[in-house]
Amino acid sequence: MGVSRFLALFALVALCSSLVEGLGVNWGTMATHPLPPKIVVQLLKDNGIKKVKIFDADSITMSALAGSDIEVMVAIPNNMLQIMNDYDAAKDWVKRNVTRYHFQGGVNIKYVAVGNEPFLASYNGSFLNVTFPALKNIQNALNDAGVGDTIKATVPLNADVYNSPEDNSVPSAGRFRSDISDLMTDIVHFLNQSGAPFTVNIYPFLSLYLNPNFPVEFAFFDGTSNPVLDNGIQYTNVFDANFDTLISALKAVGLGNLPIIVGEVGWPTDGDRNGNAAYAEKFYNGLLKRLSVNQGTPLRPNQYIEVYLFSLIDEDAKSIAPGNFERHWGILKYDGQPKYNMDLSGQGQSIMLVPAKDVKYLPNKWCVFDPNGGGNISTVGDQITYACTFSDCTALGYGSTCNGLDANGKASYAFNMYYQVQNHRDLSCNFQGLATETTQDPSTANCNFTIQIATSSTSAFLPFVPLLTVFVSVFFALLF
Ligand SMILES: *[C@@H]1O[C@H](CO)[C@@H](O)[C@H](O)[C@H]1NC(C)=O
Ligand SMILES: *[C@@H]1O[C@H](CO)[C@@H](O)[C@H](O)[C@H]1NC(C)=O
Ligand SMILES: *[C@@H]1O[C@H](CO)[C@@H](O)[C@H](O)[C@H]1NC(C)=O
Ligand SMILES: *[C@@H]1O[C@H](CO)[C@@H](O)[C@H](O)[C@H]1NC(C)=O
Ligand SMILES: *[C@@H]1O[C@H](CO)[C@@H](O)[C@H](O)[C@H]1NC(C)=O
Ligand SMILES: CC(=O)N[C@H]1CO[C@H](CO)[C@@H](O)[C@@H]1O
Repeated sequence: MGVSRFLALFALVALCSSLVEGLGVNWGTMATHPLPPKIVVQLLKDNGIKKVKIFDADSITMSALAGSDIEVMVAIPNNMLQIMNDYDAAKDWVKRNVTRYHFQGGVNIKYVAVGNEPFLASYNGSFLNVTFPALKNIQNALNDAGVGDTIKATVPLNADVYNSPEDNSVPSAGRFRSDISDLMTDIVHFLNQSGAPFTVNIYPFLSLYLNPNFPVEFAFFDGTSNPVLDNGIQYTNVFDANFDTLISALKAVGLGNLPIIVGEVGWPTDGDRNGNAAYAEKFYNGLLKRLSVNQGTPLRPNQYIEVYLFSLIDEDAKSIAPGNFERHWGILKYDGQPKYNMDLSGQGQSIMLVPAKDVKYLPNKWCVFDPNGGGNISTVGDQITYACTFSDCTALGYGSTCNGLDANGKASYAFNMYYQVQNHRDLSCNFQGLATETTQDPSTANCNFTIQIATSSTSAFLPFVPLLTVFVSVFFALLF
């Protein structure tokens, strides 16, 4: 092949480099200052993202999606599952949150998520009895409304609904968790009957986080010198191993071919020593490459896998009960700015996502610790605890981006986070004489002192659920 033909071919390939087929993202809104839905929808379009999974069916979000042709998975939150056990309530929900948009609203709804990881062991079985009846009612209501052929109800489940025995932890030994195996069997048979996929959330980061002995390289896709051997198959990463454990669990109940969607997969960038931009970039780079060539997994090779990245944007009001990293899952920062290189075509090019456009910020003012402001220095710890109870200080923890600040810097960071959450409201930068406003950016090379997004609403309300007091005291006892 001549050089010019080669170049022409190269140019053609570059031109065709489009998004990984069918790639989706999770769009969560548990933020003190969520980006306006219109800006988010434009962001999705600018990046060629055609599928989105949301955690409710909020009408402002739905209106922003109308006419975009983006495929949507709407959701029923766990706390509404009980209500959906009543068929009339389910019919009403479908009418108000699905068919309305489907027939008149121009929103391309594809799935209804019934609950979100309702069988997590940490929920102590609270949703065990209500999830399956809700699933059946919602699918039946979709069928009754005449949209059941195109819109399917599914239950996004955490990967802890299946496992393999500890003494033989290979994917082929995968089974549904013993305490819920009958329930899971019923659910998957129902999914098969209705033509719906199984939706599973897979988190290699959590494997690493929860198990200090977990081999780091097994969390990524770059190979390992120590693969898991299973009936002649070599597993070199936990994503494949986890996905195939599910396939084995499905096989064991006679449904080895049930379609599977990965409802969430991703890597956080802060709040833990393994949650950082370098690892996130490495993880997504490996994942997107595989998805782009439809590599599949050893038990389902050469197949397209429908995947929703978790998540689109950081959420500073998420519960940190699972860990400080919870607020840093975004492939974009709170304001829609990229964090690291990411090539959604899966070709590993050194490019970044297209940032959010037309984002309005509060004025360039920060709040910092002022030792000469007349306040009582020995109360600074209490003031920090207060600031961090009502804002996000997770970047200060061990292994996080702002952990390297000195004690004064940490106080400034906490005060600024509170001041930003409060929209620079009067007296929100006082802390009994220990803080002062400044127009000089206190950010350091590693630690970003943010300026929040200007919200359109004038009521500076506080959607913040105060963190568990116990957690806050423990956290800050560690800092000081
Ligand atoms: C469903 O629609 C109703 C009415 O529009 C709305 O109040 C409710 O929040 C929606 N449900 C969810 C889960 O978003
Ligand atoms: C589950 O049980 C544990 C231990 O009894 C308790 O600490 C926790 O708060 C419970 N969680 C929920 C969601 O009820
Ligand atoms: C679920 O149902 C079982 C059997 O009827 C019952 O023993 C259990 O208490 C119920 N669980 C909840 C959380 O309601
Ligand atoms: C400063 O605060 C400490 C701790 O609350 C208190 O014991 C002390 O009396 C205060 N000092 C002044 C000058 O108010
Ligand atoms: C901090 O974040 C903002 C918003 O994303 C960005 O514009 C700025 O460059 C960052 N500053 C530093 C020092 O990283
Ligand atoms: C994998 C599997 O068993 N799929 C079944 C799902 O249900 C349909 C009937 O609705 C069967 O034809 C499939 O074989």
